[in-house]
Amino acid sequence: MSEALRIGISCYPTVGGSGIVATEIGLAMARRGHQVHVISTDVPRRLDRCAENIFFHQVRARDYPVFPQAPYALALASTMASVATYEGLDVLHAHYAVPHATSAWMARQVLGNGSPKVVTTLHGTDITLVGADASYLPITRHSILHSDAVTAPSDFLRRATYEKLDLTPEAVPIEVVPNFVDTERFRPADGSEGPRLTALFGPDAATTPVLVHVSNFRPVKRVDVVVEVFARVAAERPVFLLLIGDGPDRPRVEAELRRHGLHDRARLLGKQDHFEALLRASTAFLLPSETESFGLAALEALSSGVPVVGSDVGGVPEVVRDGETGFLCDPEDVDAMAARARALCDDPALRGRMGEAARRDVLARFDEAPMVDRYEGVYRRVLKRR
Ligand code: GMT
Repeated sequence: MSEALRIGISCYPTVGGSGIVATEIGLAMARRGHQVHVISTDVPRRLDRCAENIFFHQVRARDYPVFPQAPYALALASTMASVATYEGLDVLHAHYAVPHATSAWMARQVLGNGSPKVVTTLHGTDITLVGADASYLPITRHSILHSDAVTAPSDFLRRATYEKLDLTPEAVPIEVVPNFVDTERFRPADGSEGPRLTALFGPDAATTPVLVHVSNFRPVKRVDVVVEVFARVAAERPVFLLLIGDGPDRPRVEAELRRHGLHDRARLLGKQDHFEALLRASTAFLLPSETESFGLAALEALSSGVPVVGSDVGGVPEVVRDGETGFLCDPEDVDAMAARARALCDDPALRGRMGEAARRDVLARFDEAPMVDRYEGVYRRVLKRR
C-alpha cells in the first residue's frame, strides 16, 4: 500500500447529505488504512466510532454575553489548527463551503508553513443559496480560491459555482466527483420487508403502494408538494405515504395532511438511522425539491431499486435518468408529478422495470470504490505540490 495519510474531515453532523457524504468518505479512507480525524460539533449520524483509524474531535463554539452568537467559524478554525498540529494532518477536507472552507483557510493562516493541504467539497446551497448571498460571497469566494483543490458532486454545481461566484476554471479547477452510495446497505427488496410495512400501515400494506420521501424538511425540499402529490394520487386510488426525517417544515406538513383528511394514510417517522428496509419496500420516491445539486436521498432510493419522481432541477438529471430510472417533471407541475407517481402505483410491471434499471445504473455509475479512489487521487495530487 502507498503511504497512509492523516486526513482531517470537517462537516455538519446533521441528517443532511453533506454530512453523510463526508462521513462515508472518512469511513472508506479509514478502511483503506488512512488515519481519519472527524472535526464537527457532534458525532455525525452515520459515523461508526468503533471503526479502526477513526478519531472524533468535537468543536465547542463557546458562547459569551458580548457575542451576538457563538462564533462557530472561529471555534472550528481553532480546533482545525490544534488537530492539524497535534495529529500531523496531511490534508484537511472541508465539506460545505460555508464556513468550513473559510475555517480551513483561517487555520492555515494560523499554522503557516507545514499546514495541511485544504480540499473543499461544495455540496449545494453553500453555493446556490448561502454562498452566493452578498453577506457571505466575498469570504466564500476567497476560501474557494485559496483551497488546494475543489470538488463538486455534479456538473450543475460546478457550473453554478463559476457563475454565481464569478470564478473561472483557470482560477479554480473544480473536479466533479459524484456522490456515491453503499449498494449493499441500500439494496433492492428481497420480499422479507412486508412485515415492516404491515406494522406501520396494517394489513392493507400487502396490496397497497407506498410513496416515500426522505429529507431534512427544509423549505427547499418542498415537502408540502410531496403531500400535494400524495393527495392527488390518493384521490384516484388507495396509496400510503411514508415521510422520513425532520426539520422546520414538519408541523406545516402534518397540518396539510390533516387538512386533506389523509393523516391516517400517512406515517411520519422523524429522524431514523435505519430506514433502508422501508425504503426498498416502497413503490416510488418523491423528490419535488426547488433546487438540488445532486439528490443523495434519490440515489439511495435508486440503489434500493425504487424509481424516483422528482423535479427536473439542478443536478438531479445527472442522477435520475428521466423515463428510465424515474420521471423528472417541471417543479411547478404538481399534476405531472402526481400522474407519474400514479402510473408507478398502477403498473407493477413499469415499477419493476424502472426499479431494475435504477439499480443497474447505480452499480455502473455511483459505486463507492471508484469515487473514493478519486478523492484519494485528489489528496495525493495536492500533496505532491508540497
Ligand atoms: O446544500 C444543502 O442543502 C445541504 C446539503 C446537505 O447537507 O444536505 O445538501 C446538498 O448536498 C447533498 C450532498 O452532496 C446533495 O445530495 C444535495 O442535493 C444538496 N442539497 C441541495 O442542493 C439543496
